[in-house]
Amino acid sequence: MSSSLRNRQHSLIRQLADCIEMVWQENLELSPYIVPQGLGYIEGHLEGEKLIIENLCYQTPQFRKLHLELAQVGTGLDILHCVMFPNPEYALPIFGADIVGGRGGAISAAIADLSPVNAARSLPVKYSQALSSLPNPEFAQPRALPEWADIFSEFCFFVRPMGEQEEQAFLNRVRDFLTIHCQIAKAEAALTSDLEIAEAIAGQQYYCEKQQQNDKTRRILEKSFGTEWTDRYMTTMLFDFVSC
Ligand code: BLA
Repeated sequence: MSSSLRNRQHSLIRQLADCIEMVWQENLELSPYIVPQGLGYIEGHLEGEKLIIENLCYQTPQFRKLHLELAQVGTGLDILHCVMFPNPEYALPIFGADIVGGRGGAISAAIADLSPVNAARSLPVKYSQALSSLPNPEFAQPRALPEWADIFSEFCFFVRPMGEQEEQAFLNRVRDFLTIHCQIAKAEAALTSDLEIAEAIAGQQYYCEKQQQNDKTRRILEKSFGTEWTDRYMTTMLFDFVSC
């Protein structure tokens, strides 16, 4: 599906959105996912700045929710947010990515990870082997993670990409992460242990509770939609979890 918003966004965001959808379509059996009432396409402007959000969601046997969100704040800020929530019956990590940047200008934050949500909070060996063998380019301006971010793996990369070459290096590495993830997921057998499934559910809950502490995301949403709406959006659309 081609989205109208992405064609007006920063070229790295447009390219990554196209890449994510292509890897999903090529590797997974996608079914529609019903987005909560009124949260597919959203426009808000409480304090004058207009915020537009487009959500695209799918589900598959291995993933309870594949979520790609594109957002545009006022005339200057573009955002891509993507999370692949596994069905907790599969022992899979959570893929997440966030890109924040000025249109036509610089990207200030580009982050991607495959985050472990098992009881040991470590990636399955298949993942660490595959990810270790990827090329790992240096970025001139790596960024430090905030305090809440203890959910990410040792493979997490968080940078301010400097120029076209680093943007392409970021895109290529995310494409590799996604491809490895989809290929492993597709071949994964479902868990049979209730304990392991309960641990996977608890791991997803912990991941979501940490992500909900990102004040930078919360502040942007609150400025256009207020606190009550933002709370609902962050807990039902961005980082929802099922409890045991
Ligand atoms: C940072 N996220 C940010 C920033 C903004 C947003 C404005 C600050 C950019 C900067 O410091 O340069 C905003 N992100 C949004 C908004 C949405 C969004 C409004 O997704 C949605 C509508 N965030 C995620 C995911 C990850 C993530 C999936 O949604 C990681 C996998 C990480 N974003 C993340 C981190 C920061 C960030 C770690 C830096 C936070 C900090 O430095 O305090």
